[in-house]
Amino acid sequence: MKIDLNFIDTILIGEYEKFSLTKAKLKEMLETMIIIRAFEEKVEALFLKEGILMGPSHLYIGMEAIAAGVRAFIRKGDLIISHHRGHGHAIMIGTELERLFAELLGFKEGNMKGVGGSMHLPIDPERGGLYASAIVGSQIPIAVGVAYAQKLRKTGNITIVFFGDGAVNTGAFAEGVVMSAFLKVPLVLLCENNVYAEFTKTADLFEDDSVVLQRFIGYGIPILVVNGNDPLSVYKGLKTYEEELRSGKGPIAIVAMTYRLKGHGVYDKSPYKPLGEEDLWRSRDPIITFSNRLINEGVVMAGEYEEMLKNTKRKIDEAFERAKRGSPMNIEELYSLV
Ligand SMILES: Cc1ncc(C[n+]2csc(CCOP(=O)(O)OP(=O)(O)O)c2C)c(N)n1
Ligand SMILES: [Mg+2]
Repeated sequence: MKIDLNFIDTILIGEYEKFSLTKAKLKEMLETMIIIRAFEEKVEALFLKEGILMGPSHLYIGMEAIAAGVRAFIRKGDLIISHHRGHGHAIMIGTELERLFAELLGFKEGNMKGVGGSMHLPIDPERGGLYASAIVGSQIPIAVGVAYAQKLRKTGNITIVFFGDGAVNTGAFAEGVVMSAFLKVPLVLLCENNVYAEFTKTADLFEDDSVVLQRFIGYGIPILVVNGNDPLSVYKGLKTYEEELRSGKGPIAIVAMTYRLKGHGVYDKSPYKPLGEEDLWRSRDPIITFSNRLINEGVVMAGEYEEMLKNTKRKIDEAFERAKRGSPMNIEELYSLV
């Protein structure tokens, strides 16, 4: 494939048809983002205020547009491989909210029978969620193998592997990308560049803002920089190379520029963030920006949007109440997993 470095802007209203975007699809994008946000806010409250959940949990708040753009693009048979910040990916592929809450509670009704927890929420093979790894970067070479199988089977399906800006500095990333290019696998290397890797600003390590991008150069694959706070930009990036991807011409990289509106994990109040930085990114909140746009374009009515928010909150609360009735595996059941 021709090597390309492109910046992908949004899709304009007059181009919706060209990109097979219907009103229903646009609404679904907004809905996906709203559900993810409401789920994450509930999770945060359960950890911090109610003390019901324990352990680590890395929230997707501020990054919802990436999942929404991917959801609009993927079709049955496509696979996703996720990482430690994967709650949004789990919701995006459609795993029932109740099962996700059960998993967070450590209950056997969870998608991983309660033994996976927060960092394994996006695993639901029937819906295309094949795997998630908390070992930063390790999921990339695994995804290359999965995509290689898709290629050998001539399925026309693709794999999307999610990873953060921190992951581009691992050896596994470099090995994974070079193999993906060499084997020409149908893989989207989707870097969610949310500015931070734990408590470190990735760009600061190199005194150069473009460092994440530079990591992708030299492998001979197309690189698209998309607005990770706009689902249409993410979707457009994916659509740009769909034909090449599905026909086995090789992988592409997408660098989605976004921001983690919360700390690294629920416990982290991010005192290291410069004053005003979060406020700046709040003014680019993907849900507010996209809902305003759809209201202005007449795709969604203002009242309808308010209803969506209210109904989603209710749906989330109900799912949690149902999940609470579950129970953890007993010892015998646990042995059955070994
Ligand atoms: C190989 C490895 N090194 C270190 C860690 C500890 N760790 C967990 S998340 C994280 C930061 C990852 O940052 P990034 O890839 O940008 O993802 P983000 O958390 O921002 O979504 C680190 C260093 C780990 N899990 N695995
Ligand atoms: Mg990051």
